[in-house]
Amino acid sequence: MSESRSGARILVEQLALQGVDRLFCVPGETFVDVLDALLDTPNLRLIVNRHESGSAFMAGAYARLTGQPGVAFVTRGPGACNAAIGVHHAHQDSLPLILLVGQAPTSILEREAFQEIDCRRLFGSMSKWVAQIDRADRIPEFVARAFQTASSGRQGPVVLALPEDVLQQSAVTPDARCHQSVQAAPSDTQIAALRRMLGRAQRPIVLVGGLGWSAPASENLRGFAEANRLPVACAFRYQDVMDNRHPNYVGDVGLGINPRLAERIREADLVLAFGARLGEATTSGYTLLRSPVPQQALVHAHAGLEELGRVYQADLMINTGMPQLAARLAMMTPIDEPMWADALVQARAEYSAWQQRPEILLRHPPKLDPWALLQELRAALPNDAIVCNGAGNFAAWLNRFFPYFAPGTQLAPTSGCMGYAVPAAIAAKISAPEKTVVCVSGDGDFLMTAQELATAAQYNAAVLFLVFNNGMYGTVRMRQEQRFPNRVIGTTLTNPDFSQLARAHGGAGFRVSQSEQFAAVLAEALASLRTRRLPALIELLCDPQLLSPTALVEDLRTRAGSAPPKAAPAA
Ligand SMILES: Cc1ncc(C[n+]2csc(CCOP(=O)(O)OP(=O)(O)O)c2C)c(N)n1
Ligand SMILES: [Mg+2]
Repeated sequence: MSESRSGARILVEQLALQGVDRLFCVPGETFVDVLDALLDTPNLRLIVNRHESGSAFMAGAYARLTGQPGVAFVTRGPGACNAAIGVHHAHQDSLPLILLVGQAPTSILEREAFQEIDCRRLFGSMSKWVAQIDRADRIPEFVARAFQTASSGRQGPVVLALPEDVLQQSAVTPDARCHQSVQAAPSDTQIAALRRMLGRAQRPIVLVGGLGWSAPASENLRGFAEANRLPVACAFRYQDVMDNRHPNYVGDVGLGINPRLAERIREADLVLAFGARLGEATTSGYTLLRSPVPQQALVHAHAGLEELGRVYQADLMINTGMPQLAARLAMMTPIDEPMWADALVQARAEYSAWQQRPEILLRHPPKLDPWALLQELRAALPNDAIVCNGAGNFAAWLNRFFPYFAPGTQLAPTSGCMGYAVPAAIAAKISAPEKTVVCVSGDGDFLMTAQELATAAQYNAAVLFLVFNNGMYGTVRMRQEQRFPNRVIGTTLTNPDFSQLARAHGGAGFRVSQSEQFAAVLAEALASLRTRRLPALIELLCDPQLLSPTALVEDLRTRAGSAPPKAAPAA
């Protein structure tokens, strides 16, 4: 407490004692004092990005993978605005992201000084808390609260603005101590009520999702599902919570859901929703369950108090973290000889059927078959490989046909933001260098954050990039053809040679146009990651007719004149 320190040094020391080991940033003049303080803090590694969306996405991906808050540091107006997509994403994905923003000096604030931005107004609707620190001696208090808020209950982003003069001020102030992520736990009464409801049910289904599914929590969930012979479905983009090879796994509940699974959920008499937010994508646009009172009996367990009863008035609401819940479920006395055991076998068979080569590929065999390619990819990757994707129709193939085997192997944005996968994959590789990391993007998706290839090269993040190039914003084209057949505008793309782009960054670049080429190229690309420690990229020349696993351009055009099909929610 005795020593006088600059605000910048106080800040850096608080970050270190909150457990931060990495900081993702694009530097700004406003916080050169912080950069300087980092020189003397070797345990806090700085990763420098090429765009602030990269910093925010990377910090969010780091948080999703490690369970620890991720920290990004950006400069005022322009930097904060560039980072905003990552804050919105962290909000929708419930990620503990701490965004630090260098701010104009307090002496000139509120005059619209150079690059001044009011962070409270900019980030107010998409973060758990936004504050500005106006005194160096209060930095420990604010930083501790930021970590506490971001990591407890339903996790989410916190933004702290740091005026330049506050970072330069000296103060004598005691350190805070490390935050504690606080999560509620279910009571005995709630577990007993859940068991009673399950005992009365005839057609129950478990729906899992959200954060907090550590390996032990997933293991406990598996035990509960096995003991009670329960079908388990995973919410939109949380497919890795349960090993997809497990006989109790019955599919994912998101965009492009298996219609048989959708029917099964609609007709269930009990939905056990554990950790899933029950948002638009997970409820097929709020149709699988009726709002506000679902037709099924519903148990909704969620870490965030405010999520319970937000859309659905569950019969039983449990405010709990997932490890706390799963530990209790694993110990619960199982239901004897449940009457739904046969339904589980049937649900699993429906999932297996949904995994087969889709009918559209038999009717319209493309030169490069996305289904076959994903089978090859799965076979070539280790079980614990991390696979990332952004937004676009290419992700419909991945999400449907690529099975995840272990928790922490899927990084995919529930916010449906394009540009997520490139930085997320790089952050994953930096955080877990021993793992194979694959980034799956569309041509539109990839170019939104392709500048981070330079970051990958700079930090030897040997990620494998797969770019599904169909020369268009395919998701939007599909909607366009549905609503206005044969009237194409705004969705065609002229692309660079993606393989050259990888080579320009020192990496290896390949291009594949036929299914038969893929396996050999994939093997070569994976080998190059190991030997060169630089990114490798495979550009996949895709058939533009094939809009999705269920839609061909020509089919949509033939339907012209008939009523447009019901639109799917946007990716
Ligand atoms: C940041 C952002 N901007 C716009 C959108 C709207 N959007 C959703 S998917 C998509 C097209 C994606 O194109 P591409 O990556 O090439 O994938 P494709 O659909 O062609 O497979 C667009 C523009 C979005 N989801 N996110
Ligand atoms: Mg595309």
